[in-house]
Amino acid sequence: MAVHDEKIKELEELVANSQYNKRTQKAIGMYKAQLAKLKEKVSKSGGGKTDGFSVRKTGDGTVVLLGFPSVGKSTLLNGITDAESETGAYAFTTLTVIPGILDYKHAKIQILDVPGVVRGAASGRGRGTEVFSVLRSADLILILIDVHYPEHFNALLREIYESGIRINKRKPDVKIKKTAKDGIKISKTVKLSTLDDETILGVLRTFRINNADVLIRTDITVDELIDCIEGNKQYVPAIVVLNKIDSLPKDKVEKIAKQIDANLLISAKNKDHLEELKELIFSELDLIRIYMKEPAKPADMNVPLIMFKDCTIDNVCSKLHKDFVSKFKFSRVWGKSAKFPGQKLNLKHRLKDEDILEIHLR
Ligand SMILES: Nc1nc2c(ncn2[C@@H]2O[C@H](COP(=O)(O)OP(=O)(O)OP(=O)(O)O)[C@@H](O)[C@H]2O)c(=O)[nH]1
Ligand SMILES: [Mg+2]
Repeated sequence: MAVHDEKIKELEELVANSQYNKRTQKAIGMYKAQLAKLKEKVSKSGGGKTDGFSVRKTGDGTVVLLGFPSVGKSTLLNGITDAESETGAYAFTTLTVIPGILDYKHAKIQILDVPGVVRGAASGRGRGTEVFSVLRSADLILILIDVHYPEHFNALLREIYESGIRINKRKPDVKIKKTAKDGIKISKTVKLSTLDDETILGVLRTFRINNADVLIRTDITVDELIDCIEGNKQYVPAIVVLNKIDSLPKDKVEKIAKQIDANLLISAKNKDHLEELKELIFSELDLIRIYMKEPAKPADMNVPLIMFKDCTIDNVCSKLHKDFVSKFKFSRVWGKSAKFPGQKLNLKHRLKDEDILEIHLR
């Protein structure tokens, strides 16, 4: 293991000290590819074995509170959900995952309070490995920063990245299909501004890919190419919330908010701006409302079923009852996703906010 650690350090220094340009891109690409491979090896042989905390996902979406110790995660959880998580003036008050439910606009949103992370958490320090395994299952990550420690922000971003999570990014459109022979064929539908074919080939070969059809439809960087080859990254939306704004003068708070590009400023202790936070969570989760209707009856317009944006009728059926998909005959839809009121549609159809859905079963 120590051998790997030394090699990792060496490669990291090489990358940090090189200027990325046309001339150096291939060399840097190879360093980065080797680095990624080594790190994968280390995590597989080491801490990667734990399953993490076992938390069952319930509700209409899961939000994980992420922050250093004592930034106010438990205080916030208690302020916006039904949970009672212990809070304390000392670090590591919370040692396991505490779930709470935020009930907002008919959505039941699961909020998870996890132990505070510390630097190096992604490689297993503190409760890091467990925390990041919970994080990978999140539908939204809420990064909580204490106004007194804005420097935590960059440290957290690094930890998140190291743990294989990509926040607020779309998965790049890259397909790598391994083939039996004929070498590597690269096709592109966009111009790549920082990658030439030689670098792509070099990186692929570092991962022992010598025969493949590669189709690139996003202007990717070398890091994104490596992500695509590894294929184990999670793309999760995130919001940045600045807490304890009651404890510093307004002008200082505003300066810090700018510095970390905070989405919202709150005081969890004084319950300031928590309603705005609920609304932000709701909108960032991209939830939609589906009204269910029984045949020959009016729809129930009071209590919607909460689903993620772009959900299919199949998703709705699966959420309602385990037999609905196998017993499905057809459905009718009224609303934005239907071409005309009461359109007959099958399981693959994608629904839109406030659609009315009538399911016919066998
Ligand atoms: N002034 C101020 N203090 C706060 C605020 N929110 C939380 N605190 C205090 O910060 C301390 C830590 O709060 P916790 O909610 O326990 O923090 P945590 O992030 O859950 O900490 P760990 O579980 O140890 O990781 C407590 O003394 C809280 O009262 C706030 O908005 N303003
Ligand atoms: Mg806590």
